Amino acid sequence: MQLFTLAFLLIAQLVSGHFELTYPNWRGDSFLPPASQYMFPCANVNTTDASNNNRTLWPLDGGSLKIEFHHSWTYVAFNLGLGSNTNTFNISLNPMLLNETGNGTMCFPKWRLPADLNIEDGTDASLQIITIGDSGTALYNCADIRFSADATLLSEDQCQNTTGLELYPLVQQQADGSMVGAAATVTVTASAAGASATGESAAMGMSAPGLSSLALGAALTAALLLGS
Ligand SMILES: *[C@@H]1O[C@H](CO)[C@@H](O)[C@H](O)[C@H]1NC(C)=O
Ligand SMILES: *[C@@H]1O[C@H](CO)[C@@H](O)[C@H](O)[C@H]1NC(C)=O
Ligand SMILES: *[C@@H]1O[C@H](CO)[C@@H](O)[C@H](O)[C@H]1NC(C)=O
Ligand SMILES: *[C@@H]1O[C@H](CO)[C@@H](O)[C@H](O)[C@H]1NC(C)=O
Ligand SMILES: *[C@@H]1O[C@H](CO)[C@@H](O)[C@H](O)[C@H]1NC(C)=O
Ligand SMILES: *[C@@H]1O[C@H](CO)[C@@H](O)[C@H](O)[C@H]1NC(C)=O
Ligand SMILES: [Cu+2]
Repeated sequence: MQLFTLAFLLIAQLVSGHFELTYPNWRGDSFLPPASQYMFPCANVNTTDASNNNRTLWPLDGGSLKIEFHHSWTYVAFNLGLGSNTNTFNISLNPMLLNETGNGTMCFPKWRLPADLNIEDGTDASLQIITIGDSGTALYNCADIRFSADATLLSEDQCQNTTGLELYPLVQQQADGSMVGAAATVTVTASAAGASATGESAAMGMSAPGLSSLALGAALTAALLLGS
């Protein structure tokens, strides 16, 4: 019986794909029921005493981020919520929605926070990573962190990308199908502009159940505003 359950869970895990947040360590395994990555805001993996006492230390201006992507491509957004047990992820860490292509590990040695955040040493927070598939279905994972002046980044050998993975910010698409602004000219770093996209990202997080077109619309509006 136990073996059967284990086999079932393994199969469910392989079939469902989705994504894993491997650094900072995710709050809990979101592949195991009653967790479900479809559930806003953190895959039905809630903060517990154990997770609260096991926060990954992150540098005050941003830290390493390592994600296992399992789909051929997906849109990605990174959000931050301040506090020890928050459901409000209203700080956007990417200036616009990103398009990740490829199946494997993507590791950012240092994902910089918006410059004006001024995080204090010892602040508790949670990171929320959202991926959105082509049909608009959203998946969630969260990690509990504590900002620390003593925190370190992942070493180079712990933080490598699988060959062939790519990440581009979405660019504004014209009605005739042409693009405004080449993707190559947009750098993927959080900046002061990232902070000004916060309102849109908050709207995106809150519209969870029907995220699809509404969220994409909001994100594209953000991209449009930032691009002009
Ligand atoms: C997590 O918290 C939500 C909101 O309080 C609750 O509805 C849900 O049942 C909790 N999930 C688990 C697995 O405890
Ligand atoms: C605490 O975090 C580490 C990695 O950061 C993880 O391997 C371990 O399973 C976690 N422990 C608990 C009780 O969650
Ligand atoms: C992703 O890679 C894994 C391991 O190599 C493979 O089992 C899986 O089928 C791949 N998924 C896609 C969508 O390519
Ligand atoms: C985010 O939400 C918290 C809690 O509701 C609030 O105190 C804070 O001002 C909000 N921050 C932003 C940038 O909207
Ligand atoms: C995102 O990337 C995928 C795979 O490369 C591509 O098919 C899709 O058109 C891209 N989306 C946008 C909006 O560029
Ligand atoms: C992995 O790829 C992302 C997106 O291109 C890039 O920002 C990051 O620096 C890469 N990581 C490493 C270790 O080169
Ligand atoms: Cu999936």
